[in-house]
Amino acid sequence: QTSLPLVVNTWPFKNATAAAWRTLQSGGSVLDAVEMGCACCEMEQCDGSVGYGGSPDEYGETTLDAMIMNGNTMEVGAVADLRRIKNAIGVARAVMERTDHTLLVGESASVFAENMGFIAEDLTTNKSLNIFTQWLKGNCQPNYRKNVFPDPSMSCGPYKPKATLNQRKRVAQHANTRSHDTIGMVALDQNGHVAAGTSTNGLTHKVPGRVGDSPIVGAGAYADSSAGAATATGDGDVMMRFLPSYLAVELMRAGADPSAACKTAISRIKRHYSDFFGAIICANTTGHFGAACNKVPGFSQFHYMVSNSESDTPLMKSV
Ligand code: SD4
Repeated sequence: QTSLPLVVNTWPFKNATAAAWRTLQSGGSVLDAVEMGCACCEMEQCDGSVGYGGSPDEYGETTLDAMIMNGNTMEVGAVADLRRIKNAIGVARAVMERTDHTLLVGESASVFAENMGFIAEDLTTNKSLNIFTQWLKGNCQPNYRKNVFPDPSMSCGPYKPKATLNQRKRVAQHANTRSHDTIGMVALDQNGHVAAGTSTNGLTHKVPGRVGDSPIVGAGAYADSSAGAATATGDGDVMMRFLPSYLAVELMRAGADPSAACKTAISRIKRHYSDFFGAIICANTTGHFGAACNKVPGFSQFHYMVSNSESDTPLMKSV
């Protein structure tokens, strides 16, 4: 558990772990490893929660959130509400390396990506269209926005807090039955250089424009080579209010071991939202890692993946 280099990522996304590990082994940087790991999930559409063709919003569109952070320089690149581009983590890295900015959003982020040479494609698939049309049939209250949207069959609402709660429960059930979700990854090399990143298509049936925790620095992920790195998954609308990844890294800086740091970050959220759905993983600069989740009905165990020099293949861990 103490050996470097190290790759840790949320959920049993084994191919992503392997892709990141291979990248490190072949001389790539920790940033390359995080990018390759997350990109692997984007192409595989891990669990339908990462990449194209998943989590259609209220209009049926898939939009992506991603970020990458360099723990040596504290540079960050992120995109939110990205449309038409499959490789969200790649665009996040382009934001970091080719602009002076940190976060680009929406249509403008997509135009930036196109200018950087990323291919524009439709992110809708038969599967996401199906999820959307089933939802329209079951939950849509088209009259509510009749005056706002000329074609009521294409709008759904109103978006009530109650609906949000139900969605949270659905996310928890979904996690229980399939144990997969947003990818968050941290990577460390032998020199103690740390990076972290995330990629997700967010929350199904979200209000268009909704951005989750994944592209928010300190919420979805955080990395500082003088302390460690962390990344979170779960109900981003709630979790981003507590910057759990930042908190975990700061606790490790103060001497907490990674498991304790993750536990405290989860407890902090729990004080206000006892039944929130979420988990966090972190690693310190010596290669110790840990994880914690909020155990609620329907989500009693969180699985994550680890690769380090102790094993040739990625190992699944549970907490
Ligand atoms: C979000 N945190 O957009 C993401 C979703 C997720 O497990 O991680 N679900 O809120």
